[in-house]
Amino acid sequence: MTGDALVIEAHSNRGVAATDSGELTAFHFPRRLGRPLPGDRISLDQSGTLIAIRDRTNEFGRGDNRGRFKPLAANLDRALIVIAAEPAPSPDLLHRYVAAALIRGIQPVIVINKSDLPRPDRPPFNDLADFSALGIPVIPCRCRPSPDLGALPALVAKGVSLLAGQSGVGKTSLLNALVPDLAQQTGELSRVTGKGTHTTTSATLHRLPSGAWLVDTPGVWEYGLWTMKSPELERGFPEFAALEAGCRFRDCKHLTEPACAIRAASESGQIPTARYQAWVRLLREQERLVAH
Ligand SMILES: Nc1nc2c(ncn2[C@@H]2O[C@H](COP(=O)(O)OP(=O)(O)OP(=O)(O)O)[C@@H](O)[C@H]2O)c(=O)[nH]1
Ligand SMILES: [Mg+2]
Ligand SMILES: [Zn+2]
Repeated sequence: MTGDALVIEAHSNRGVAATDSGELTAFHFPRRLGRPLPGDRISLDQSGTLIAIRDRTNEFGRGDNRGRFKPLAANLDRALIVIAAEPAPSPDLLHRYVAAALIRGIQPVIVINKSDLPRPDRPPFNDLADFSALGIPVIPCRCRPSPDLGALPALVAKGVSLLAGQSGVGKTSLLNALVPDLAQQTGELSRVTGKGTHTTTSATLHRLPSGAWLVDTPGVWEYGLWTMKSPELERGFPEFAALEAGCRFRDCKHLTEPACAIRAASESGQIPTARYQAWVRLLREQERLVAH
C-alpha cells in the first residue's frame, strides 16, 4: 500500500497503522525519521516503510526518572485522567496530570471511576470543584457491578481521547465498556503484528463505534512530570494568569517574594488554597528534579 495512515501503535522499529479505508497495515521505520507515536499521521511507501511523519498538534507523555519528557501519544483532543477510590491517588497525582495536559495543549477531563465505591472524604475527591471551576469536566462513572458511564460516551464520540491514570483505576475496563468490538480489534491487531498475545505495554488506539479513537495506556504507579521552568509549569495553573500581572516581580514564582498577587489571592480565598499549595509542591518537586 501507499499513502497516508494513522499510527495505531509503534514499537522500536515497527508499528501498525490504519489506512483511510480502515485496514490495518504493519509498517517499518528507519530511526532517522524519528519515532512515530500512536496518533501520528504518517505517509508510507509501497513496501510499507515510513517516509514521513506529519507535524504534530501536541504530544502527551510523562517524565522519566531523570526528568526527561517521554511522549506516549500524539495529536490528542483530550486526556481522560482516571482516578478511583481504590487504588487511592497520592495527593498531587491529579494536579500533575491536569497540569501536564494543560501544558501540552490538551483538554483534561477528570474521570472518577468505581463510583460504586464510597467516595473518600479527602483530597483530591473533596476539592474537585477547584478543577470544575477551571472548566475541566468531572465525570463520575463505573464499570462494575453494571457499567454506568454517565457523560463519558458522548464526550469521546469525536476526535482522539487518551486514557491516563494509575495502574488499577480501571482504564482497560472503561475501554472495554466503550468499545463493544474490542476483542475483534485486538485479534486483528495481533494478526497484523504476528504476535499471539497482546498486552498493554504501550499506548494503542482503538476505534469507538462513532469512528472516533480511544487510546489505552499502560498504568504507572506514580505519574511524574518532566523538568521544566516555572513559566511552563504555570501553564498548568491557568487560574494564575489573570492575577499575576499584580505581582511586583515579573519573574515571580509566587513562593516567598514580597507583594505576590497569587499568594495574596490564595490568602483571600480567590485562588483555592489546595491549588496554591499544589503549585508550591510541584515547583519544589521541579527543584529536586533539576538537582538530580
Ligand atoms: N469496584 C469496581 N471495580 C472496578 C471498576 N472498574 C474496574 N474495576 C476493577 O479494577 C481492577 C483494575 O481494572 P483495569 O481496567 O485492569 O485497570 P487499569 O487502569 O487498566 O490498570 P493497568 O492496565 O494496570 O494500568 C479490575 O479488577 C477491575 O475489575 C468499577 O467501576 N468498580
Ligand atoms: Mg490497563
Ligand atoms: Zn507572585
